[in-house]
Amino acid sequence: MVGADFPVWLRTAHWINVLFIGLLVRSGIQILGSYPRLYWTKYAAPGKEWLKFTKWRPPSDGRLWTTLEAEADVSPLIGQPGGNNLGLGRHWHFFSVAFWILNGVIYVILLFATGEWTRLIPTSWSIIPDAWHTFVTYITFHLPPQSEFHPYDPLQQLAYAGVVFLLGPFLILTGAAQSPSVEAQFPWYSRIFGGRQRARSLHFLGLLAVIAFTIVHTAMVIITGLGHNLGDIMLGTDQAATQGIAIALGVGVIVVILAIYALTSWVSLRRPRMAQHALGAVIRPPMRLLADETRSRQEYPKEDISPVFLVNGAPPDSPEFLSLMWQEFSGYRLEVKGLVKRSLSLSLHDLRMLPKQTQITQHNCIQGWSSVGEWGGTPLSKVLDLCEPLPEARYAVFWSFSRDTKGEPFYEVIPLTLARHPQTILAYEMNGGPLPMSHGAPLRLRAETLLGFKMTKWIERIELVEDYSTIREGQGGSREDNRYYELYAAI
Ligand SMILES: Nc1nc2c(c(=O)[nH]1)N[C@H]1C(S)=C(S)[C@@H](COP(=O)(O)O)O[C@H]1N2
Ligand SMILES: [Mo]
Repeated sequence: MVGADFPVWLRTAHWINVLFIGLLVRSGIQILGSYPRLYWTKYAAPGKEWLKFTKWRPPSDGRLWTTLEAEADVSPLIGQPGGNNLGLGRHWHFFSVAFWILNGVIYVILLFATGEWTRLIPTSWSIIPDAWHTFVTYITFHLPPQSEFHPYDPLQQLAYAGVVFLLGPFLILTGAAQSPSVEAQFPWYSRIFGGRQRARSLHFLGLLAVIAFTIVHTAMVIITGLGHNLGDIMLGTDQAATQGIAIALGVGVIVVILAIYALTSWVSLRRPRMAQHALGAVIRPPMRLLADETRSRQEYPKEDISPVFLVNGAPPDSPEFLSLMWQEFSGYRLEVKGLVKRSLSLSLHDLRMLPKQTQITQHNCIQGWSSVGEWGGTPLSKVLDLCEPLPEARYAVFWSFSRDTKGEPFYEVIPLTLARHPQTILAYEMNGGPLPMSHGAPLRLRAETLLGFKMTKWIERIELVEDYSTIREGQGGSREDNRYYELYAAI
């Protein structure tokens, strides 16, 4: 059985948990800001959201708009790191989740190894009427006697057990259900939650539960005796003589945690590239594993095709591209060069002569929206077979006719292993018709296990390289360079 004293590992795990939950909440709000709309529908379509946190509306004059315009700025007071910063928000979220889970696993192991679990897990059904009784006591503005708090009062015990064993796992499971790579490998898994948009809404409800728990928990700690309670969680024992020290220590730890949020946000905003690399060192290896090891295929039924497929990326407007477009791309040539045995220059007709593949898949934008569409085109592996990459070729660079947010040609890099994935295609058709201009005509990449930003639209040429670090800012694509996204875009 447990004594009244809290062991040191339990107290440490509690405060580490506070630190990372705070980082997860802050970075989660940051990520939500990138597409601040939530859906119970299967796909994300304007006007179908059940909740939104923005006044921005799509233009009503029919002008083409892109989802990048629909992002909202987040105050650094509630977002990590603040501003318009999806890339670093995600870095902070995934970095924190790694340490939060590690801390949680150690905590649960020790809980069972030491017998402390009896403090948390109810062993008799009488907990329910007992908890109800406590609830009635509180709701009528009374406090239960102090003696009821050892180890915990029933309501408190139920709430803690619920947070540790239900809410925590729920957040992990609904988070994982939003990964395009998980979805591609285990389509049944995402379906449990009703698809990515519902998983995202459920994940948000989990966030609300975390916030509500934190508020009530903190209020109860204060109401039921700040000195007693901080004595337990700071010093391990609750003695009248040391309550002052316990309160000072407790306030001190909270101030340090808040200072960590402020400082890490400030550094991230001042030195974004450094933050991208430092956090990336932790999150990149697992992301890479998830991205690389995906062989399975997605196949959605025709009825799942979204009536509205959202658009991202502004179309090209160079005279060169426009003149190709006026001639219905009859003069278009896809150039394939770099580390290849044979450089290629393929017309759309040449591409159509190669084997054609169609697939109905879900497109997952990093901002949070998703749409299902049918794509038809040439498997990239067929094009690779034609040009025969040299042994040192490791990456394919897709250059677009369009400009990125800095006004330079949009480009994205994918590893050759993914270029050979059975569902990686150069699409020239969408939903049974020719690829529309807004979705990347004449040719766009589909790499179905990755996030949307990797799929270059309006492809001008493909270059095979050994290393991408000498291309522009060297991060592996326009979005990695300018917006601090991760190259291995599996989550
Ligand atoms: N050339 C180019 N390709 C691009 C982009 C872009 O800005 N420029 N945006 C990417 C992003 S972020 C997404 S989500 C998808 C969107 O594809 P869609 O417009 O067909 O939905 O295109 C990707 N390809
Ligand atoms: Mo995107």
